[in-house]
Amino acid sequence: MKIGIACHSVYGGSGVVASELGLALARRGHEVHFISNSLPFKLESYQSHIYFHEIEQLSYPLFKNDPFTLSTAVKMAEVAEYENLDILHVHYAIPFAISAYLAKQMLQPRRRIKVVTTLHGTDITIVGSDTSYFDITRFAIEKSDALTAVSNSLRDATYANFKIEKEIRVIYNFIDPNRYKREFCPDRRRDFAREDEKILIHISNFRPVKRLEDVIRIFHHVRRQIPAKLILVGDGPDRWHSQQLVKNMGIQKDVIFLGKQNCVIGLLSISDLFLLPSESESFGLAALEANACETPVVGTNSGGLPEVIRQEETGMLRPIRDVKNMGKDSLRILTDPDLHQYMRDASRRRAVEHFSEDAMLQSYESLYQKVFDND
Ligand code: GMT
Repeated sequence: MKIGIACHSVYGGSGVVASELGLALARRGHEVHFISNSLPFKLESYQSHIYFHEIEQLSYPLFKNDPFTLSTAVKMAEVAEYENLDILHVHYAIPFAISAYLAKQMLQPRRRIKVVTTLHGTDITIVGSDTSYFDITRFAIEKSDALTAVSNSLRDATYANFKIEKEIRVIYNFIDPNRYKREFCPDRRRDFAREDEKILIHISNFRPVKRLEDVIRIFHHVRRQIPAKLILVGDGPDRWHSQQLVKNMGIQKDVIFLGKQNCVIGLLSISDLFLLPSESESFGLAALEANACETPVVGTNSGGLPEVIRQEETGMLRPIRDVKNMGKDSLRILTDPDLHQYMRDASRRRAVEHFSEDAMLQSYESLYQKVFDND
């Protein structure tokens, strides 16, 4: 098939899923056209059957900002027509599902294009739930030809919030188990920690929903009992405030702010524990990536995380803000070598058995076919 994929290219789970999906579809022989405002970072090297179309900004003195929804619609229509796309798969409802709807209307009646929208989380739980965006998000959802959500929790939240009747198919986030696996890299480990120190890690876009302050407080609890280091990967609005907290706690030498990193497998491979105490997490792709690299997770039982993490097997989950118990859980895992090894093995096994790329790819392909045939 000829598939257009629209996604946000910035550092974030929806862009990662969209890019990995497109790359995998191309490996299976589909022609994939990415539509985004800049090249998603996973696509930096050439791969056959992959094409990239940059959304051009439209500036004009009368416009205060670039009308991104419209520039995206124009690009989608242009690509769909020129490349004869069968499917336009948009990742994140706002603005892409709206742009896709506009593109579809612009092309009719000479070209019929089917729109599949994948809901990723904050497009529903934060942006879509904001009163000013509520109606347009519901409109975007209703006008899509097919909808997917990345967890049962997100599907249920969408039904509950928007009172829609449309079927939402759950297709989980996934990993390629041949790439996401623990690497043996003692030299890299020595860059961060001494032999006797444990390494805790957190990866995100440092937005308030990730509760970075809780990550630091959980680590502080651990650090008071055992030698340990915390690696923070990512960047975002909460970085400065978190750096101040680390300074005030006097743990600067134990907390490493690494900034954004493109490839996290090497960092997950040297880590003993992943922390994800989010306020809401529709799935938690970072937690799955950690598990695939044999790193158990301590986090919150919010949103879709309980569908990913199995309690006492691949991690331990607690209510949001329960920093004290998340600290205790972390210590329990890190100070009991048998439990830690058991959880490492279970984490890898569950990631491979339940969240492998092949199964999710087949689900997307069969959905595309169903939507395409349904005229
Ligand atoms: O994690 C983020 O805040 C980024 C965000 C995004 O849309 O780029 O991630 C969401 O989508 C990911 C991929 O489907 C999910 O794994 C994340 O759980 C979800 N984030 C939240 O719900 C906060």
